[in-house]
Amino acid sequence: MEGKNTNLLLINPWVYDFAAYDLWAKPLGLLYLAALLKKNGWTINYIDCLDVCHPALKTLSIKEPKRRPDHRGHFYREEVAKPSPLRGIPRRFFRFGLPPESFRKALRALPAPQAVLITSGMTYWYRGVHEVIKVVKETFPAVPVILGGIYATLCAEHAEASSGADFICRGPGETQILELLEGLTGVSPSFPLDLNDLDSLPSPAFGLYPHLDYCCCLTSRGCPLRCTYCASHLLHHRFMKRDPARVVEEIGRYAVEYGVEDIAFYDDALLIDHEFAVTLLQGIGEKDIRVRFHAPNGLHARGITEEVAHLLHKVNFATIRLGLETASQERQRATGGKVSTAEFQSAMRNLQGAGYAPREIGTYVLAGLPGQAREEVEETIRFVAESGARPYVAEYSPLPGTALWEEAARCSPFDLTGEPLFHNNSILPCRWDGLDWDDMQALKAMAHKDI
Ligand code: B12
Repeated sequence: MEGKNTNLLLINPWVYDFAAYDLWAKPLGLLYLAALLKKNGWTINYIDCLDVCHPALKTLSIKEPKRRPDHRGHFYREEVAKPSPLRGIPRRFFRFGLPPESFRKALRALPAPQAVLITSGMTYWYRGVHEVIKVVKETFPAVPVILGGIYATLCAEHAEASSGADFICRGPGETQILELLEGLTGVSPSFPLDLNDLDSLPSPAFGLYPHLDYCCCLTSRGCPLRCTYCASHLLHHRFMKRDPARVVEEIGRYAVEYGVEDIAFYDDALLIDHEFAVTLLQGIGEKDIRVRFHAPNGLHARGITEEVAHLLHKVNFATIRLGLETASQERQRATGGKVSTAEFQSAMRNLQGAGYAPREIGTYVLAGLPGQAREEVEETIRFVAESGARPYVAEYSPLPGTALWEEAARCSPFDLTGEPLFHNNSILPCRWDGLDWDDMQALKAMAHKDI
């Protein structure tokens, strides 16, 4: 690439929402692409609008967002007007992340790139994506903007019609981005890519952060399960695992290179493969990696055998969240049979036997599925608390393309198909007489009281 402009700009956009919390949330997909592009000779410039340690924030006289010792916490935020479709929701609305002027300033300080790559998270976070694209287009009008990520994949038509991006990429971005950049700039990829071997991908480019509080890690992509409410298989078509030894090596490197004390796993079904889980956890134990591990996205409860529970405790898994979702056996079956009540109880016994205090074990309870009644959620909360875990009520977010989508769209009082803002779990998209907004507040209070 000698003599060429090798600059690319990668951006993690703002989030516009009623609430957002940094539960060890980094744009891992974009960081994977950044590392791959760097290996291919590109110079990566990076702005993470959600970075609470962004240098631009230090120059402003703003109150620092509250963070916990384990490095999760609040984002910087500013209240903004609610978008008109959400006007009826009785909650305040915010833009999370860098103040717009700081973002503009950071953009202007960068060299003109060959392309701007923007990621997208939740489908209902598209407003931040669109706003960022608008500002980028004002600053670099002639530069192509490429959009990928979860919103771009699940709501591709919406993104094509309204985002302002020049290119929309659906699904895994590795091959697509190299081909697109080759088409745009004539630069052929030089680093071999083997998508059948996840370990051939360079580790995510966490080094792009001037200050890093924590790292995130994936031991696999996709999921072998087909839960009717989940979009994992639409985002990553195959379930692929890494070599556990390479994961251990990566985690060890994060602890030394970046000095992080916290590492979160992003897998869809961490622990689903018993042999893999044991090898991974034993490897971490043998290497004596001293960090706190977190599973904010949930652990596969069926995988928590006595041996796995002891290993989790030994290597310092500090945040344990199990995905039970419902105690109704009928709904467990109807939604894909991820875990049964008996398997959950066995996981609880094993975790407690390994030394976890009852309240150290969080359990997700899914609420607001189409036709799900308040009583079912109440019973699940009660069951979780009686089993000795903390219930965390997670409201259902309907996702286009999933098995439950049609039913969700039919029963929701909101236009889910026409407006992705209505996928927001905070508005309780599939509310009905049997579980309405007030019921939801009562359920949350009940779960909170049980804590
Ligand atoms: C980790 C995770 C979280 C983390 C946070 C992640 C983050 N950075 O914000 C936590 C645990 C906090 C979380 C929370 C929630 N999550 Co979540 N989460 C995930 C998960 C498991 C993995 C995402 C990920 O990082 N994948 C790994 C990377 C490598 O993949 P990727 O991001 O897709 O990137 C690839 C491509 O998309 C593409 N790409 C990405 N960017 C770009 C850019 C360009 C330019 C290009 C070309 C390509 C490209 O290339 C990348 C590499 O191949 C996904 C499920 C999934 N399998 O994706 C759900 C998922 C995104 N979450 C989901 C949900 C429902 C939630 C919650 C609402 C759950 C709840 N009810 O409470 C909350 C909402 C939080 C909030 N409001 O603040 C839904 C989506 C909902 C929606 N409407 O969009 C998903 C899809 C799971 C599902 N149910 O199907 N989540």
